[in-house]
Formats: sequence, structure tokens, C-alpha cells
Amino acid sequence: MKFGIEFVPNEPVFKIAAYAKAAEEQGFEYVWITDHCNNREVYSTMSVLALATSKIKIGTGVTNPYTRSPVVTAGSIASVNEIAGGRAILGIGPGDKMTFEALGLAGEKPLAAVKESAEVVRELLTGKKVSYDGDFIKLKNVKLDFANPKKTDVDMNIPIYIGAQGPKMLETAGAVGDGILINGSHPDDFKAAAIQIKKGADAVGRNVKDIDVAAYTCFSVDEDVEKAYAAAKPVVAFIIAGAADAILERHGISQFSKKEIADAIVQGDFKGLNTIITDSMADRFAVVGGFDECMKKAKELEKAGVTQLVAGSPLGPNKEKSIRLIGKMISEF
Ligand code: F42
Repeated sequence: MKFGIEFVPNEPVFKIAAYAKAAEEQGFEYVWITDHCNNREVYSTMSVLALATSKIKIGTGVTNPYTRSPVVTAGSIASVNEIAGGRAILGIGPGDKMTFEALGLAGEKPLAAVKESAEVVRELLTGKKVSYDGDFIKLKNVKLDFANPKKTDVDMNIPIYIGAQGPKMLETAGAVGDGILINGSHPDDFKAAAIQIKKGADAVGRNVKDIDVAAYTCFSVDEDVEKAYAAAKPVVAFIIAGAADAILERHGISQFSKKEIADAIVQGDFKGLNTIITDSMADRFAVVGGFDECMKKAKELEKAGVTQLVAGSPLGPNKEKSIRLIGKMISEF
């Protein structure tokens, strides 16, 4: 299993670059940067990371087809790829519905939007003139001049990963993604996802073994197990409050608990959340605990079909320490 790490650019970019450099030194193969319009901008953050590192692959984790035109996305990721000497990856998903409401965006036809974006970006990265008549994207003779392989030293064959949760989006990802970033931390989520991914892959004659299935986890490790759980619980609360009913059902969380958690978030009662979110809830929605427990959970995810474990927020009560602990995990895995 490969290891990746996620950073939310809600801290100064140079600080994130230092974390990314530390992660690279610890053996992580991928760093993923989230894309939310209230945070620092994803491609400029990735560019700084590209200059601060030399081996680690750098991906958007994940952008969407609504806040940026897929043509702009193709140009942005190609630029980062040039800066990073061919280490860029495009992660794209349907985006965050709540943000879209605030921005006055409809976020329509998410399945077509994601599928067509992947197809169009791939075509544009060949440097060829692209015309496309889709349900979501319409293009006439659009071309990325600098992606022409004859004019660039770097390979513009950038892998495209799809951020997916819902059954239909997972199926779409199985059909078009080089990889899939699934917000999940429990083997049951990946056993269920595997069925959908295979459906999508089979429909277009692909082999699922060619798809990198990434667990985009809530990860919290520390030698002090209690502190590890305390750090994970606020993140777990947000995950439960935003989870689809089918996912809550899978993990035995009632609508009553979901409402109680959502109310505590709205009231900013983060102390209360530490009691409402039980350790067993955290175990369902996070890879959390001491070194040995997290190692055991990572192995279970691998058995469930995960081929990349992306350690996501919060990482632990102390980020630097957690990066070192996960590095130890990578070397002993
Ligand atoms: N979102 C962000 O905004 N920023 C991030 O940095 C980010 C990172 C991220 C990483 C991994 C990951 O898995 C998700 C991440 N997300 C991030 C969230 C992501 O953008 C999505 O919000 C999240 O994955 C949920 O999407 P989903 O896969 O569940 O798909 C949604 C759209 C959905 O409802 N899907 C359903 C399904 O079954 O898959 C149904 C979709 C459907 O049928 N739609 C119809 C259609 O035609 O497309 C239309 C239905 C209608 O009524 O319009």
C-alpha cells in the first residue's frame, strides 16, 4: 500500500511546504491539497510545494468543475506539472454542495460534470485542439499551447483521480479515474465502494487493478491514545453531520445522533462534541489511536482493497510528531 498525506491550506503556505518536505523525507509518495474557496488557493499552494520538494507527487485533493472551468483547470494543473517536473496529479470531484449554495452555484449534473471534466482535461493535456459536445461541457477548438509534448520537457500525461462517495459517482470514477479518492476510514466503506467501482470499470472494459483506490481518511495518531481520540473527534463530528444517510446507516449512527452532533457544531460546543462523539463512532470514521492501533487499521484497509492510504486532518494533536509516526509506519508496513 502507498501512503499519501492531505493538507488543508488554512495555514500559511510556507508552513504547509515545510510539512510536505517532512512528509517526503518520511517516505510519503503523495501530498494532496484540498480546494475550498475560503482557504488559500490550491494551485499557488501546490506550486510552492513543488519548489520545496523533489520526489513527492502533488495533487489537488480535490477541485471541482463548477468554481473553475475545466479548461482553466487543465491549464492550472499543467502549469503546476511543469513547475514540479512532472509530479502533478489532478484530483477532481463534484464539490461541496453547501459552499455552492453560498456562492449561488447550482452544481448541476455532477456525474456528467465530473466524467466530462476528466475526459476534456485528458484531451487538452495532449496539446491537441479539442472540440467537445457534452451534457455539461461544450468546447470548440480549444487548445493548450504549452501542453504540446514537442514544446515541453515534462510528461503531461497527468493522472486524474476522482473524489467520490455516492454509489453513482464511485461507478463513474471506476469508468474514468486513474485513481479514486474516497472520504472513508473504515473497511466496510471500501468493501461497499469496490462493488460500485467494479461496475463502472466493467462497463468500459477496464481492469479495477489499474485503479488506485485511496482511502482519504481522518487520521489521528499519538503515543497518548486519549489525545489522539480528542484530536480526531471534532473532525469526526463534521464528517457525521455531513454524511449521507446510507453511510450513517452502514455505521449504526441514528438520525437522532446526527442531529445532536449537528446542533453542537452550530452552537460551537466543541467540548460537548467530545462527549457526544464516542470512541466507537471515531473508530468508524477515523483511523485513530496509538501507533500499533493505527498500523492495525491501515492493514485492515489494505485487506479491504485500499491501495493508497491518505492520512488526512487532523493527523494528530501534534502534526510534526504525527508525520514522523506515520513515517515509522511506512517504513515498517
Ligand atoms: N470537496 C471540496 O469542495 N473540496 C475538497 O477539497 C474536497 C476533497 C475531497 C476529497 C476526497 C473526497 O472523497 C471528497 C472530497 N470533497 C471535497 C467532497 C466532494 O467534492 C463531494 O462533495 C463528495 O465526495 C460527495 O460527492 P458524491 O460522490 O456523494 O456525489 C454527489 C454529487 C452525489 O449526490 N452523488 C450521488 C451518487 O450516487 O453518487 C448521486 C448523483 C446523481 O445521480 N446526480 C444526478 C446527475 O445527473 O448527476 C443529478 C441529481 C440531481 O438531482 O441533480
